[in-house]
Amino acid sequence: TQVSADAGEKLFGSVCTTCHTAGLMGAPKLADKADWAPRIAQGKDTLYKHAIGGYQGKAGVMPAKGGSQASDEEVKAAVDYMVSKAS
Ligand code: HEB
Repeated sequence: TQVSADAGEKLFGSVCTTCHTAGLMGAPKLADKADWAPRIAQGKDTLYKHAIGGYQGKAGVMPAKGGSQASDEEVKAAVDYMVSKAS
């Protein structure tokens, strides 16, 4: 199922912003191209997988879905939103 681009911005604003606006604990900052370029270079499938399932990276821990109960599609839309801001 598809969700709207708005759903991505909305989830970002309610959940992801906690870490990704200020760049807390090593989180790549929204709209910071230098932070995002090497991550975007991994490909979107990796970004989706990491955002949905969580992972331990070199900078810190990305919690699965940011600790939220969002659907996979909503999390993907939020990743798309973050990537669009850094492109
Ligand atoms: Fe995060 C990372 C998304 C929330 C913390 N993230 C990340 C990434 C992405 C994301 C896409 C990249 C990946 C790669 O590179 O592979 N997030 C996201 C989203 C959200 C979030 C969409 C909402 C849902 N985070 C979050 C939170 C936090 C975080 C809430 C805190 C708590 N992250 C993070 C970190 C990182 C990330 C720390 C980095 C890690 C490493 O080391 O790399």
